[in-house]
Amino acid sequence: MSDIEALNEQLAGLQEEALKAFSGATDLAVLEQLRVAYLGKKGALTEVLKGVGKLPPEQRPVIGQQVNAVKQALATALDAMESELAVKAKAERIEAERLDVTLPGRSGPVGALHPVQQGLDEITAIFSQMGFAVAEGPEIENEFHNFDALNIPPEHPARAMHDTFFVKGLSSGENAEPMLLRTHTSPVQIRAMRRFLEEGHEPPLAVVAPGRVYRCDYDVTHSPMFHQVEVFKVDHDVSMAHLKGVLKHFLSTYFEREVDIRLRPHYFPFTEPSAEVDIGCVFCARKGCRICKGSGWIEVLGSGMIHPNVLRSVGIDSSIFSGFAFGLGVERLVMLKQGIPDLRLFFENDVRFLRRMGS
Ligand code: 2NL
Repeated sequence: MSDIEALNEQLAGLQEEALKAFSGATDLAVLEQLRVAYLGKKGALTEVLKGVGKLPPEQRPVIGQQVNAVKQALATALDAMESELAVKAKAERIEAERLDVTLPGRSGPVGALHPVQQGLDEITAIFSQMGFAVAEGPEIENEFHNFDALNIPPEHPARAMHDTFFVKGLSSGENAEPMLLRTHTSPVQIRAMRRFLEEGHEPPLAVVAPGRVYRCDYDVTHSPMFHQVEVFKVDHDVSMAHLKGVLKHFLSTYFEREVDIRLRPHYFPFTEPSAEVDIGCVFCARKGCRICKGSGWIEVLGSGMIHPNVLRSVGIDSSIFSGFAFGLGVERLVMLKQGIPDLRLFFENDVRFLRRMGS
């Protein structure tokens, strides 16, 4: 056999062997190894090319063409195999990473509003639905809005240091006006009335003012910070009958049952006449129990007809207009509705209590 015949045979064998090896490759890494083994710098084809140098010069181009043809055939086969394996690899990865997008999601823990905030929102919403405008105001107040405008005299005990938190004025200095944490939400009502009149309106005006209030009072049944909702309405000929109607509707809606109410004479500086409001005990249906201390009635709020001095202090003519007003403690109402036995549960933030009140 001539050298050239031997080379040709060698090339043919190489091609056959390589193509067989390529088609047997199971993944891209193996295929790359085969590419290096046959077409690489130190590969089988390069070995064959070394033999070409021993041929007489006129035969070299012929065998050169053969080598190129084999090279081309192997490269084409490699490309085809490579894309086949790539498609296979991708299909395998998609299968391995398959997600069931119809599975329900894993939900994290869901929080809830604090029971006092829920009560505050609920109570505010009842008045809002009755047509009262919702008003808010600053928690740091001056003595005018918190006391003077409400007919609370300078010597009134509520003004004393041991009942009210005074704070150093933000603009401190010798003549800085004394400032305090509001002791009720009444100053919000005063501000709402004054703003309404300044804007050139005339009554009727009806407002609900929810918010935090502060008193220097800390024991089992008192917290230095608690929540109040105050309500008033001013118009021509507003009477105690309107007050009673609004109270009955509110309390029946809040307690989700038809409640009995009664008004007992009382005293507040900012209302005249004043009355405390009781509901028929929701725990014993007025038979008398531990909660109502045997009386069948539970005190829920304070109320009255707005004192003429209060109307005067905001510039409302008390010979033309009258109004009712009342104020309630949110914690107390939430405790009664939810059967919560101890005020301190609201402020300890024990998650077992908060979770139970969550929804
Ligand atoms: C209570 C008593 C009350 C008011 C609040 C009020 C507001 C204005 C004028 C007159 Cl602007 N009165 N508010 C009236 C009566 C009672 O609260 O024991 N609250 C927990």
